[in-house]
Amino acid sequence: MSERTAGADRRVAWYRQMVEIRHFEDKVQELFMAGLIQGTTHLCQGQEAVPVGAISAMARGDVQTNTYRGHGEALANGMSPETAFAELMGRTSGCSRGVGGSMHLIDASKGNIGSNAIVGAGAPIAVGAAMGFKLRKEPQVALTFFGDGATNIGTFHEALNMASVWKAPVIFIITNNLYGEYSPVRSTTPIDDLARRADPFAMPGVVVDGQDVEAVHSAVSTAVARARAGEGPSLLEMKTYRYRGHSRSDPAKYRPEGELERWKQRDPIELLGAKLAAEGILSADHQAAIKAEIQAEIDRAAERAAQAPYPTLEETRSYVYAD
Ligand SMILES: Cc1ncc(C[n+]2csc(CCOP(=O)(O)OP(=O)(O)O)c2C)c(N)n1
Ligand SMILES: [Mg+2]
Repeated sequence: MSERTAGADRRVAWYRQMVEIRHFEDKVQELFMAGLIQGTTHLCQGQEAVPVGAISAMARGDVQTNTYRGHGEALANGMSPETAFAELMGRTSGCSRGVGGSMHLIDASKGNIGSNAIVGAGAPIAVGAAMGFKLRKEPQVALTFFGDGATNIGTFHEALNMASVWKAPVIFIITNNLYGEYSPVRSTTPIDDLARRADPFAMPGVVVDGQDVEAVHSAVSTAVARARAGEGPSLLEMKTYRYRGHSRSDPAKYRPEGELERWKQRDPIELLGAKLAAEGILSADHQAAIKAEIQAEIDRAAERAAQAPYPTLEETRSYVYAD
């Protein structure tokens, strides 16, 4: 099990991982605008502390489900940027041989048992995985990531209810980025703290600073320990913000002026960076060097991914029609 307070090496690794996700997402936007990525994209710049802090609380054999905005979860779970880029570009070297695309990054061998384009679909899947562990008397737990909007979907309530009654070892993680597709959460939801939705299901509901990777890690570690000890599920609400629009080229004009800038003042990467610099662990120069190094890796990964072939028509058909 992951320790609650992390050492310097671990915090530097979190810093690197958040930078990797940020640069990956920026590159995805560039590739999408250049026509190299087809379909759609849902990016997570600004939210990086949530997947990085949470997934680092998982142990080998634990699993997680996530959403169409799941590139951060996939990378934090150990998928290489090249494999992820290849999937987004529809190439055979992608994690799903290029037929899944941006909304379907998966690597079951590492515990990422899938992202879902259907809002709220991942939560009951995680409850099922958790019940599998429990019935087989295995010590593993399941995490499930979804948005604020998903807490208004029936499956969310059904999943929490069933998980609580059966004491399933599952951790429900709301990435509350303040918006559904284009609607502010307060226009669709009558409460501010979505963690309160744990109350009717008799499980802990915890509000967490989703900009602070250490706070995320600590809250998820506590919930994981509780689940592993047989005490059942928890609901954690990560308060965070997505810097870009909902998807593709959405300019997010529906947001009030100054909101984005306010959230950027508590950027998760810069927040951890400032702490690491103040503690003498990672200087500002070192941080700049890490960013440059990771940018170069991301550029190389995208170039390599673009060289892989597309699947043949025959192969794509084989996933659609039975013999
Ligand atoms: C069942 C279902 N209803 C509607 C949609 C269309 N849709 C896609 S994303 C989205 C917004 C969900 O918002 P939230 O859960 O807050 O996640 P975020 O996009 O902010 O990460 C909607 C309504 C969908 N994909 N699935
Ligand atoms: Mg949202």
